[in-house]
Amino acid sequence: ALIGSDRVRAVVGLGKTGLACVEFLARQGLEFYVVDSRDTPPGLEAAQALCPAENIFTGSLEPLLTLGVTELYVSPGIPLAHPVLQQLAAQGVQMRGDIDLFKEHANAPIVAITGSNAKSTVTTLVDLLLRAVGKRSVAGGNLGDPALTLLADDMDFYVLELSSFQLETTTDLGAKVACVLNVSEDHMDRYPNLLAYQKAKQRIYQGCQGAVCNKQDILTVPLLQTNVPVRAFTTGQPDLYEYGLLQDDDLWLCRGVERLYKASDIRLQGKHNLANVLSCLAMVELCGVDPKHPAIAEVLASFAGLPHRCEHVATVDGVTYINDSKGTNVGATLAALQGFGSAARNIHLIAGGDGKGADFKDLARAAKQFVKHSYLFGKDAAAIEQVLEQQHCGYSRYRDLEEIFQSLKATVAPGDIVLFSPACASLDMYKNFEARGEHFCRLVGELPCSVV
Ligand code: UMA
Ligand code: ADP
Repeated sequence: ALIGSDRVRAVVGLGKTGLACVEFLARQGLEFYVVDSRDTPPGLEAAQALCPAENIFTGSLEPLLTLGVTELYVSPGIPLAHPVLQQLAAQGVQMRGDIDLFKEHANAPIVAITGSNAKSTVTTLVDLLLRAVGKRSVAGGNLGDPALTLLADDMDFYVLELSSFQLETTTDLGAKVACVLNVSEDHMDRYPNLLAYQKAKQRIYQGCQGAVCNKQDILTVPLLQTNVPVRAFTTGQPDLYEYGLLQDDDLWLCRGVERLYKASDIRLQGKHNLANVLSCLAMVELCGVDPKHPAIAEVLASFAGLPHRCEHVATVDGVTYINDSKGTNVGATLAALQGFGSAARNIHLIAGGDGKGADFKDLARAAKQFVKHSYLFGKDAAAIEQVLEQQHCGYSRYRDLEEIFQSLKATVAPGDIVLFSPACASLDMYKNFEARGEHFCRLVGELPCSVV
């Protein structure tokens, strides 16, 4: 049907992203093919209402090879290393994505945020801060709604959380402000090494008008050719123009030597979250907002963070239960252990799931320092066991969370912390990290409490 036109487009994948692309292209009155390797992808029915049946192919990506396509919108869940995509790329077919399409049609500046951890927290907070000072802002991307569904006529800012997968298919994003928060190992089942993963993340800086990076993480420092303003943040003492922490009688969040906010006036807890707040202040400054605007203090005093991120669930019989189900890589679990850990070594760590090819050595080192006992479950429990063994840390393996809670009854004591921070993705046993976190919270809710 599309043969003969200059640009033959195909949407590859029919999940949330693919469907958003289909809706967008259909609204533009454009013709396109749709291909998904799954037999019945989630967006199939909705796509059928918007696109002729003969243009939709499911069950394999192979049809792409014979359709004469020139331009693909590839969903983030499909690796560009897929043999069909490799073959097409070699023929000069453009590999684009939903964000590439978004940037072409965005009628307001983009604040673009990536990183191995803290993306959702920071994206949400930047959006809240911009709204608090009276800007019309909306947040989405890898978090929540696909970017293309955010497009509206009357926006001041689009705040986008971008994954490395989305960035691989995005060229010259041209963000008003771009930020790589941190880079630590994740998705090693999709990248040959950490450098390849960092390279994908660095694409966020292409064509940006301002950059924010993490002074304590060299991999985040923009490898920019042009001379755009860069603001760095650090949990150390800041230099001029940097955002950082200063300790006198209080702990202060500062810009250079200028004291902005007391850490004790910020609701988010933990040093990693102070880093997150500092990055947000740097980003709003580059959006033209005074980081000392009075409305900002109010948001910082009230924003308690998102569920499933180091979330305090309950304290039962003196034992504190923390749900960090979004701790889906080693870096996130390290932040949680450093945040809650003390010389008392009173943490019971529940971890495991799909490790995505990660190396768990750093996790074992932190466990040695802070963890009393580790409770492992899921697909890659054995890989975690192996490194804990090497560090002579105590651990046991379980079938599921229920079995872990049975065992905890006999091992926890008042003053202890039960930290559910799996360091792994949830997809081996759950629909997503939310379902996993809810399961943990439910089991905490069912704990018998000896104090009535
Ligand atoms: N799939 C196939 N065949 C296909 C297409 C997809 O088997 O032809 C599989 C993928 O391998 C994957 C699943 O289907 O297992 C979903 O892939 P998708 O590309 O259709 O995903 P979407 O529903 O479009 O959701 C994506 C993001 N998912 C991924 O990057 C895997 C969502 O992030 C994001 O919210 C959504 O777009 C809207 O922008 C989720 C995520 O896990 C939360 N992201 C990763 C992370 O945060 O670590 C990167
Ligand atoms: P992302 O969207 O990048 O996954 P989230 O804000 O959802 O980020 O947080 C994911 C995990 O990372 C949570 O376990 C959270 O506690 C942890 N985390 C938050 N901020 C940081 C940080 N600055 N460094 C390391 N881990 C962090």
